[in-house]
Amino acid sequence: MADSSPAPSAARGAFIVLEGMDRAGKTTQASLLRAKLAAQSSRPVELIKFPDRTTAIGTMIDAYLRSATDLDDRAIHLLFSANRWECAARIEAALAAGTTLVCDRYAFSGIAFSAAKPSLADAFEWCATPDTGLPAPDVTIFLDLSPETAAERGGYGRERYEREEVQRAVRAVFARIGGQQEADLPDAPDAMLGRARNWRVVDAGHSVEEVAAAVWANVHEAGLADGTQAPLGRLWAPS
Ligand code: NYM
Ligand code: MG
Repeated sequence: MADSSPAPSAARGAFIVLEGMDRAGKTTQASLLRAKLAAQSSRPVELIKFPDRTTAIGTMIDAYLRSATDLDDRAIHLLFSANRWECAARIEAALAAGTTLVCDRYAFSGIAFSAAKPSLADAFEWCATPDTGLPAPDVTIFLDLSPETAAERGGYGRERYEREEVQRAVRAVFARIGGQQEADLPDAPDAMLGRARNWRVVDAGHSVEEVAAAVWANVHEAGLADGTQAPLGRLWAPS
């Protein structure tokens, strides 16, 4: 071949999700991760976040989170899922075009914040079902933070859910999703649990630099530093 440029890679972009508690530093870590990925390869990297408050559905979600409106627990749950679905085609197209996506919250936040509500405590599978078929993350990095450390960080904001007792309940659902305690979610199909979904836990109670290093180590170990050859999975199909 006369052309000495590297062979075009068949790899698609990687779909990397950051999940976690409010105040865990997801937004900071997402932008640091984007910068690190961009420095490591010439592959384009984009940040996305859920909820995406810029759409019509996102406007309704935003009003609910600001407590400007009230909605039935199941109705708001479905809006959060619909907000992912309205972006699904764009996510798939970006990945296929080679762009790596760093995503600040995804379907696991949807399950955790809803199943933490008393009205949906026994409805884990119902909570997971609307996201069935969405593009599956290649890795989900859970930034774990205790409510005590969150309080040391200046406490929560004013949005709905930003209260210590709610955060404790949400953290407990995240722990059940990500943990290995099978007995904790006897009704949940295995494919919905973290152990089937390349779920990695990072202790977010350290310095920004330390957490960033741990996040990067996980992305690197997962083989996602420069896209991936693996076919894109679907929630909640076994991967
Ligand atoms: N949240 C987020 C949900 O309750 N369900 C979802 O599906 C998603 C994606 O929205 N407290 C909650 C978690 C947060 C709140 O998110 C706003 P952020 O990242 O603070 O904008
Ligand atoms: Mg928030």
